[in-house]
Amino acid sequence: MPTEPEARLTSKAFVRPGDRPCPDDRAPASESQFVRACKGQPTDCTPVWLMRQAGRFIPEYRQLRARLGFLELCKKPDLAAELTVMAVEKLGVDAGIIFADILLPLEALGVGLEYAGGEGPVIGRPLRCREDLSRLRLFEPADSLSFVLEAIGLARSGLPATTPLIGFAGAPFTLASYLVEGGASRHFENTKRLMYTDRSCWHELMRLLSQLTADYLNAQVAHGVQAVQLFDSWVGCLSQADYREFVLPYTKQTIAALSATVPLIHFGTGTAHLLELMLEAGGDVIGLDWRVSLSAAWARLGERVAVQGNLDPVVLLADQAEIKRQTRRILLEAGGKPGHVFNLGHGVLPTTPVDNVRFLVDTVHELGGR
Ligand code: 1CP
Repeated sequence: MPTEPEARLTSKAFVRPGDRPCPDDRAPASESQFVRACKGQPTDCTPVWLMRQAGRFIPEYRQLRARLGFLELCKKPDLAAELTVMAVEKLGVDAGIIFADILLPLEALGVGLEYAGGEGPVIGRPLRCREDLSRLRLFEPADSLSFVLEAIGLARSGLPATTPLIGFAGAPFTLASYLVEGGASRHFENTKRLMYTDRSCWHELMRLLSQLTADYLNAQVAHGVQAVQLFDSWVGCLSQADYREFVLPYTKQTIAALSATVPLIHFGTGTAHLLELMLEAGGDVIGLDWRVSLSAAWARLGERVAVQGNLDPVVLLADQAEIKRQTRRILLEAGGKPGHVFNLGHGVLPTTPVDNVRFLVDTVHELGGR
């Protein structure tokens, strides 16, 4: 039977002469400019990477997706690794992020996960009550998510020894929100209803997710990542009081259970009111969205913690003069202090021109040199 030609990317084709991350970054990945900045140590240049840099705005990714489902792609470690490496080479960023998704652990819990034609993720059997909780299939990340760990190993060997690789997971609240809502949500009404009306079920669910997330991140560290990011993308929907009662203990447990050998970036959006509480939960770096002033947020957090951010992703749809103006403003807000990782305030939008991303990275390297 004729076999289809294997889906492949030719990442090497994207390397342009002279492309280099943070100028003169020749240290091993574990001591790279990016890792140093995460630890609040001085760097020669401001390191930059972008959330969702390996995904939807890259034409080669979309070509692959025309042939393979998203989950299928995640489960082919050679392709996931190649997408990771390609993004680094194509964009000139200072770190790679493993191609995966925060919702993969939910599939392993046995609740049914699908990515329905461009409409985002759908959970087949959302968790709404205690009986649903008892039906979750507990698992070992090293078994059920071995394809992500294998992709990490392959990406690690595909990247230059000087380029750090970032692993990631969804934070317990954001994972719970998809699990309970069954997909994306605007008001998180099912999640909050469960939280307010069946506290013991909520706390048990969060304990379970917190343990799972810590195990998963530790497995990623063991397989070779130099930093991890915890995405609490939707936690900004909570009040301070609810964050403290229903989320903080669990995010704190997750972070405390992590191997202390690599830095952790703790990210959320719409979290201007939660920054101090997120810091209390933990993290070497706090990820800021674009709604806050980087200098004001950093002053509130204190200079012992590093910050990441925070260009509005929509600026990348503007012209290069505007991209440069806003990049300069953010670098000025950071004031050249040790401990700033440049990034967007949230993921790259699918309609972003690749040339503008490349221009942003070059601009950060040009203006962010010490
Ligand atoms: O894009 C990359 O750089 C690859 C790695 C990556 C990451 C870091 C993907 C691939 N997803 C994520 C994280 C992720 N996934 C987050 C946290 C970041 C954020 O806040 O955006 C979240 C909330 C998800 C959940 C998710 N997965 C969504 C958002 C849905 C919503 O609630 O609005 C979507 C659309 C996905 C699918 C997905 N994940 C990744 C890709 C490339 C895609 C698109 C799949 C496709 O091609 O259709």
